[in-house]
Amino acid sequence: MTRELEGKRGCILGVANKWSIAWAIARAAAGAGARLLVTYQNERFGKQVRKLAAQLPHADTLECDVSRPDHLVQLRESLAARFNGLDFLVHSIAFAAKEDLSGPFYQVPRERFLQCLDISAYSLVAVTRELLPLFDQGGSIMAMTYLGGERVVPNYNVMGVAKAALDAVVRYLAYDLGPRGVRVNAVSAGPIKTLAAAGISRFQQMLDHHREMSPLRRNITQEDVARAAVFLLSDASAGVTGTVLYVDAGYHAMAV
Ligand code: 0WD
Repeated sequence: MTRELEGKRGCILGVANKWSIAWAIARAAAGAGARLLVTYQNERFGKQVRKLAAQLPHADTLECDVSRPDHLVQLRESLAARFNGLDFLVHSIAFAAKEDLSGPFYQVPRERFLQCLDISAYSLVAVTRELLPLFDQGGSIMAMTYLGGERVVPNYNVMGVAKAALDAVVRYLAYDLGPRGVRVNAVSAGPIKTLAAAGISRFQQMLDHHREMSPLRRNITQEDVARAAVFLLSDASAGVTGTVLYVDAGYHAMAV
C-alpha cells in the first residue's frame, strides 16, 4: 500500500457519523500514514465519533464548534501540544436551516442567511487564521464544496450562496498563504447521502438525475472523495493551489 501521507500531521473538521465525508477522509488519511486530530461539533456526535476514531491508528478527537472562538483557540492549543505543528487541514462543515433548503430562495431571513455563511464559509477563514502559526513546513488546506455554488441547483438555495463564498475564500486564502508554502483547494463532490444531505428537499431525485446524466453514469461515494482528498493533502499535488477538483463522475461538464 502507498503511504502518501506518512509522517504528516493532520486535522479533520466535521465528522458527524460514519457516513460523513470527513470520516471517509480520516480513514483514507490514516491509511496513508497520517497522524490525526478529528473534530466534531458537539456532544450530540461525541460518543459516536470517539468510537469511530478509536478504530484508527494515531487519531485523537476534540469537540470543536467552529462558530465559537474559544473552541478555535482550544483546537490550536491541542494541535500544538499533540503535534507541535501541522501539515494539513480538512474543512468538511456546512450548516443551513432545513426550512431554507426548499421553496423560494428569496424567503431566507437575514439571521439564517448570515448563520449559513458564517458556519459554511467564514469558518474556513477563522480556522485558517487561528491554525496558521502551526504550519511550520508549508502544508495543504482543503474544503468541501458543491456545484450549487456556481449554478442554480433547485432547493440548494442559501447553501449555494455559501458555497460560492467558500470557493472565493479558497482562492483568496491560496493567494495569501502561497508565499508560506501553504496550498488551499476545494473538492466539489457530487451528491452523496449523508446527514447534511438529508436536509435538502428532493435529495433522492438529485441522486437519480446525477446517476443518469453524469459521464460515468454513477453516483459518487465518500471513498471517491477521500481518495481525491489524499491527493490534495499529499506532496503529489505540490503545484496545485486555489483550485476546485471535481469529484462528481464528470457531472459538471454537462449542460443538464
Ligand atoms: O452530497 C453531499 N453530501 C455533499 C456534501 C456534496 C458536496 C459537498 N458536500 C459538503 C457539505 O456541504 C459539507 O461542507 O461536504 C461537507 C461535509 O458534508 P457531509 O459529510 O455530507 O455531511 P455531515 O456528515 O452531516 O457533516 C457536516 C457536519 C454537520 O452535520 P449536520 O448534519 O449536523 O449539519 O458539519 C458539522 C456538523 O457535524 N457542523 C459543524 N461543525 C462544527 N461547528 C458546525 C459547527 N458550527 N455546524 C455543522
